[in-house]
Amino acid sequence: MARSALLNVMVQAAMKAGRSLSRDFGEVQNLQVSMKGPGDYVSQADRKAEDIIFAELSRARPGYGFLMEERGAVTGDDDQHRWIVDPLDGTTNFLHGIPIFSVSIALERQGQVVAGVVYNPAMDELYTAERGGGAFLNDRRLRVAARTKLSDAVIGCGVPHLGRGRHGNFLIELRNVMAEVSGIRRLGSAALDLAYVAAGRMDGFWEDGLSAWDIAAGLLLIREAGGFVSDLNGGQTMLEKGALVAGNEAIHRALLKTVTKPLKA
Ligand code: 2AM
Ligand code: CA
Ligand code: CA
Ligand code: CA
Repeated sequence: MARSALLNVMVQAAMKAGRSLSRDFGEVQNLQVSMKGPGDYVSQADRKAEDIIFAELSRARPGYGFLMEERGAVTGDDDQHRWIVDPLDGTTNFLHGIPIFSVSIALERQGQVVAGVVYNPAMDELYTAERGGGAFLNDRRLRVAARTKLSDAVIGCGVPHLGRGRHGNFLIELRNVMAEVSGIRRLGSAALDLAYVAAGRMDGFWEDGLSAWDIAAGLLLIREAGGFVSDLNGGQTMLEKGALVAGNEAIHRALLKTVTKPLKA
């Protein structure tokens, strides 16, 4: 498969960061870890991976701005382009030796995500998409799953920490979804959750309380795999507000309705 020069730059950065993560994953007990908030950890592995991506992308495309989980916003001379980067999505899994974590890199051009890469180094699975060019897992073209009934569907979600504001909503949403679907999964890396929906491994996904770097690349993967993504009101505020529902057209519609169903007294 021939990749564009832009995607190549992103893939090189993601895989180089992934190699660093794989090395650190092998001796995770030696990493320095600190807590940013309740249930919110950051390690040397996150920072090293971010440094690698920052250096690679700065060298390849001087002047582009950044939004990165650990550095925050870095403005560049070019106000048309911005990288949105999570160097390690799934830090909790990583620190527990669970090989479900990823690197997520997206490029925004004039406020629109035009390219995305999600890489799981432990499984050597590379997900790529470019606007209008389809989504791929390694060399294979992706398509969202075809199931149309929630009763047949496996749905992914995130579980907010009890200390995070919206866990009460989550318990209601979970109850609604549990009543209607075939199964529920919680991977612990939102970027990979979205990649799995794009790959048809999960039929749908919903989560609230996410950040732009968790989802920017994954949103494009799903759209380019023929899927639908919206916020909980059916709008397109996902990157700003961090809430989303995803699936094929039918599952997206049904899941959105189910997730937001009012609680019966
Ligand atoms: P992280 O591993 O990069 O922090 C798990 O459902 C998802 O939530 C992961 O993508 C994880 O990203 C993110 N996450 C973990 N802790 C969080 C917190 N305290 N606030 C917001 N997102 C968090
Ligand atoms: Ca984090
Ligand atoms: Ca993340
Ligand atoms: Ca992270």
